[in-house]
Amino acid sequence: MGHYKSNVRDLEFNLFEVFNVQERLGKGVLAESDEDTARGVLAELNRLATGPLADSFVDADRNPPTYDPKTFSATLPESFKKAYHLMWDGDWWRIGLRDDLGGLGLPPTVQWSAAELMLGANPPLFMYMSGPNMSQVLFRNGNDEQKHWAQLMIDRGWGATMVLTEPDAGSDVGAGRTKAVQQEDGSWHLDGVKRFITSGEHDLTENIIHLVLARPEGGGPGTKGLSMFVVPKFHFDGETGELGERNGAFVTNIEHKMGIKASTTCELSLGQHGTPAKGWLVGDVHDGIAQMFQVIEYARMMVGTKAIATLSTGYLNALEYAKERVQGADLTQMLDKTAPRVTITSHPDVRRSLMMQKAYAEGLRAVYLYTATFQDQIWTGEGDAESLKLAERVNDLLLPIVKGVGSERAYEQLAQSLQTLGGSGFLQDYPIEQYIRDSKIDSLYEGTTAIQSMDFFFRKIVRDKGRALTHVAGEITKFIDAEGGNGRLKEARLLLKQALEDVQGMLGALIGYLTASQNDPSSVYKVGQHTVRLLMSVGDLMIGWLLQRQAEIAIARLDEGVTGRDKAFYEGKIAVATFFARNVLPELSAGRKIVEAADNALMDLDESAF
Ligand code: ST9
Ligand code: FAD
Repeated sequence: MGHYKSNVRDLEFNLFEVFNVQERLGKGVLAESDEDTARGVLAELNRLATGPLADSFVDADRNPPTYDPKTFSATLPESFKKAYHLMWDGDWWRIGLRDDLGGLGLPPTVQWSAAELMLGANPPLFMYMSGPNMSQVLFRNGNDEQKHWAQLMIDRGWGATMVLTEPDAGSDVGAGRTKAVQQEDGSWHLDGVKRFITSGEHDLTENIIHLVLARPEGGGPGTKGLSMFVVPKFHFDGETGELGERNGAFVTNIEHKMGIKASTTCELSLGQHGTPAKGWLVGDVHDGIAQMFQVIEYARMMVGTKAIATLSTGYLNALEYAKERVQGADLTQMLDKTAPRVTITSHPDVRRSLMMQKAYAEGLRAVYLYTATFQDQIWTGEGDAESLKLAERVNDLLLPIVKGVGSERAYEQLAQSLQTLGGSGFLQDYPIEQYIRDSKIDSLYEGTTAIQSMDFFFRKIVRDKGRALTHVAGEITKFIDAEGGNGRLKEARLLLKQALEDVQGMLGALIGYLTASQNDPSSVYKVGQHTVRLLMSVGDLMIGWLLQRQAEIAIARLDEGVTGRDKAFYEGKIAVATFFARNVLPELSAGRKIVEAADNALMDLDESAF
C-alpha cells in the first residue's frame, strides 16, 4: 500500500448529500455530466491516487531534482516523470478546463474533489500539470494571437509558471524591480531576477510559458504599475507551436528546501545572460496585477485544498496506526499492573487528539467544498446578475479562509497526527514527517497567513461593506434558528449561536479601532495585531457550522435505519460536530475578550526589548 489514504466517502457525502451538486448536473454547460459521471471520475482518480500517483511521493523526496548550471536545466527523478506521464496520458489535466477548451464538463465542486485526491497523493505533480489551466488565463485575457498560443499550450502540453516574487518583493509584490522595455516589433525585453518560481525549470514538457509581472519603463509605482507578459522558455512558431531559439529566460538556481522537494523552486534570470528575454504584453493592456490575481485566486484555492488533503491523509494514517498499536492499560485499571494492555485508541487523550484531527480534516473539506459551490454558480452562470455578483463576493470572502485557515490548521493538526504515532511518527518509515515538511509551505506561499488575514478584513469585509459576510452569517443564523436534528443538536446549536456572537463581537471591536484610526492613526495597529485571530475564529465558526449541518443530515439517515459502515460513518458525523462545538467553539469567547481589550503596548515597546 502507498502512503495516501483518501476519503472518497466523505467527498461524496459533501457533494451529493450536503451540497446536492447533482441538481446542477445535466444542464447548461454541465449537460454532459450526471452524478454517475462525477462518481466515476472520483473512483478512477482514487484508484490512481492511492496507487501509481502516490508511488513516486517518497522517491522524489529522497532523490530530488538535480540542477546543471552549465545548461541551466533541471532533471526530475524517473519515478516522478513516469507518474506525470501517466496522468498526462490519462487526460487528467482536462479536469479544470472549460468545455470549449476540452474540459470534462464537471463543475468546480467536483473538480476540487478530484484535485484533493491528486494533491493528497502527490502535490508537486498536480502543480506541474497546471499548464492547461494557466492557459485559460491567457485565453481569457489575451489578444487573438495569444488566444491561439493558449490553445497551443494545451495541444502541445506545455508547462507554465506564475512569476511575481523577487528578492526584495515577496508579500510586497509592488516593490518588484524587473523592468520591461518595448521593442519596435511590439514585443518587450524583460530585465531582472525573479526568485522562488515554482516549476520554473524541469524536463517534463518541451516548453514552459512564464506569466511574468514586470514594470514597463516609465510605469508607476506599486502593483498598479506592473504589467503581465507572456515569456516562453523557447520561442515558437505562432501558428504550429514548433519550437525555435532559446529565449533569454534562464533558471540560474534551484532552491534546497524543507519539503515539496520534487517541486522545483527556481531563480529565474530575465535578460541577464546575453540573450534578451522577450515577452509579449498580455491582451495589449497594462493591467498586470488584476490579470495575475485571476491566477492567484485559483492558486490560493489550490494551496488550501492541498493542505487539507494532506491533513486528511495524515489523520487517516494516524488512525490506522492507533487502532493497531497496543500500549498501556485502560485508565480505569491503571493501578493494576497485571491489567490487559490495550490499543492506544482506548486512551482518552489519544481519542481527543484523533477527534480533533477528524474535526479539522472533515470540517475544512466542507469549507473548501462550500466555497466551491459558489464557484459552481459562477461556472454555470445561473441566476440573475445580482445573485451572480453575490456568489463572486462570497467566493472572494471565503478564499482566505480556505487558504489561510486550511494551511495553518493542517500544519498544526499534522503535528498531532505525528504525535499519535509516538516516536515512530518521527521516522521516515511513515509518511507523516514528510507531510509536515511538505505542507509547511502552504501557510507561506500564495500570500502568508498575515497577508490572507489582512485581505480578509480590509478587502473582503470592510471594502465589501460586509455584504458577503452578512450572507454567510445569515445562512448560519438560519441554521441556528431551525429545529432539524431531532433535538440532538440542541446544545451544539446554542454553542454555535454563542460562537457567532463572539465573532460578531470581535469584528465590531476591530471596526471600532479602524474607525478610530481616522483621528488616531496608531489605532489601526490594534486591527493589525488581531486580523489573524479574526481569520482563524471565522474559520472555526464555519467549521462548527458545517459540521453541524452534516450532523443534521446524518441524524436523518440514521433515523431512516441505515446499517453497517454507513451507520458508523453517520455516527462519526454527529460525534465530531458535537465534539467540536464543545471543545473548540467556547474558545472564541476568550478570543473576543482579547480583541475587545486590545491596546498598543506591543507597538509602543522599543524593538530592543524583544
Ligand atoms: C506563489 C506560487 O506563491 C505558489 C504555488 C505555485 C503553484 C503553481 C501554479 C499553479 C497555478 C495554476 C494556475 C491556474 C490558473 C487557473 C485559472 C482558472 C480560470 N483578489 O490591495 P492592493 C488586486 S506566487 C483579487 O492595493 P497592494 C486588485 O486588482 C506569489 N484581486 O494591493 C487590486 O486593485 P483594486 C504569490 C486582488 O498593496 C490590486 O491587486 N504572491 C486581491 O498594491 C491592488 O490591490 C502573493 O500572493 C484579491 N484578494 O499589494 C503575494 N488583492 O483594489 C501576497 C489585491 O483596484 N501579497 N488584488 O481592485 C499580497 O497579496 C498583497 O496583499 C498585495 C498587496 C501584493 C496584493
Ligand atoms: P516576506 O514578504 O518577507 O514576509 C516575511 C514575514 O513578514 C512573513 O511572516 C509575513 O507574513 C510578514 N509580513 C510581510 N509583510 C507584512 C505585512 N505587510 N503585514 C504583516 N506581516 C507581513 N512566488 C512566485 O512569484 N511564483 C511562484 O511560483 C512561487 N513559488 C514559491 C515556492 C516556494 C517553495 C516558496 C518558498 C515561495 C514561492 N513563491 C513564489 C514566493 C512566495 O509567494 C513568497 O515567499 C511569499 O509571498 C512571501 O514572501 P517572502 O518570502 O518575501 O516573505
